[in-house]
Amino acid sequence: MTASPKRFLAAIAGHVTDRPPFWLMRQAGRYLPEYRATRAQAGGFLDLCFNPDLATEVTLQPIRRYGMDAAILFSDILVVPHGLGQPVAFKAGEGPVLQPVRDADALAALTLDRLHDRLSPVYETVERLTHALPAETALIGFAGSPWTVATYMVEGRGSKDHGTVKAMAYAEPALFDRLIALLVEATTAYLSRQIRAGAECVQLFDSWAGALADDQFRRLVIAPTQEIVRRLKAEHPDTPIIGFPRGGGVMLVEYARTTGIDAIALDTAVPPAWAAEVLQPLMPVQGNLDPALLLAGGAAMTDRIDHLLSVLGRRPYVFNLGHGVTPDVPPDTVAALSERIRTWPDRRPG
Ligand code: 1CP
Repeated sequence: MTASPKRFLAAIAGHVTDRPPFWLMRQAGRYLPEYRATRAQAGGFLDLCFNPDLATEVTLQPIRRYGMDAAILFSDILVVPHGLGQPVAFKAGEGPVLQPVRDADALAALTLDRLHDRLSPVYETVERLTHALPAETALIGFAGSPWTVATYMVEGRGSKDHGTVKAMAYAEPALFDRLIALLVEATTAYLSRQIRAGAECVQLFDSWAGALADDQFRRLVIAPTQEIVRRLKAEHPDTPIIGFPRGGGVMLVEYARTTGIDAIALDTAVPPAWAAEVLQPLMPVQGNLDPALLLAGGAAMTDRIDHLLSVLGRRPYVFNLGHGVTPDVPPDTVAALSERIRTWPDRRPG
């Protein structure tokens, strides 16, 4: 197999590249003044996600500044509940607010019928990005995983303990499994359309995977991911899929072995030496610089970047953070990170 000329795609396909490719979760966002300007122009946050001109623009902003090896479509995981007909709003200073789905009637009101119609501006953005990106930059599409999206649909907002949604999963298993099955359908259809529009890789964000006991992790994280991957691979066998089961801990091994994903994204808590020994023989890994190091900067950040590059860079590896860039990060620190990775070949030990 010849390696893709795009460094990111080559690494995800299992090749060791001249230097590891990099991109950053939440690389487009509030830490960039040009994002804040475009966001103000758009009105509401969902208006930004559903405006192909502006969503294309904010996807490109970090690429222009820093030249990441991959761009990630600008959208949000909560466009899927919106596409299913659940009212979703983003309130300033409060984050997402949804009309909670907690019983059979609320679930029955959701429908796949208008999904593509409601999400068509996102597919249009993907299509435009295929023309607008530099030739060496890969385009990543994404969706939230069913469990993580369900936490917002049931809780009605971001939550720390996920008590309501976990109780519903235990107490009303048939109802909850129907919600997960609907999300498997919607997520597969949504990602398939992103791939048809030109996404070269897709990532499944399971940000709240770490909230689950092992039996529930198998039921709500591993099984739905297996099903999404199986269906996507039947249609798009050559499009790689990255899984990000944040906080999965020792369950990461079973997740990597059994879901069918092509690469695994690591959260901040995963020890790089352990990942190199246990996960990298199975598949390429992506991660996992502590996002807080982007606030610290300096030697604390560059030393840890070099550590990750030397421990994980011998096998197929994509440099990233362990979670997203936060709004308070100075843009210059991201420039220093980018420079440190680009110049790695000059410092790499023998
Ligand atoms: O006011 C604003 O500008 C809104 C801030 C914002 C941004 C920039 C939100 C609201 N979403 C996004 C973009 C976004 N979200 C991207 C774009 C691409 C990129 O990475 O550059 C992506 C991939 C996401 C994914 C996302 N949204 C996740 C999964 C990843 C993660 O961070 O764990 C989650 C959990 C969400 C929900 C969400 N959307 C927005 C907020 C504030 C939240 C989190 C709410 C909470 O704390 O629970």
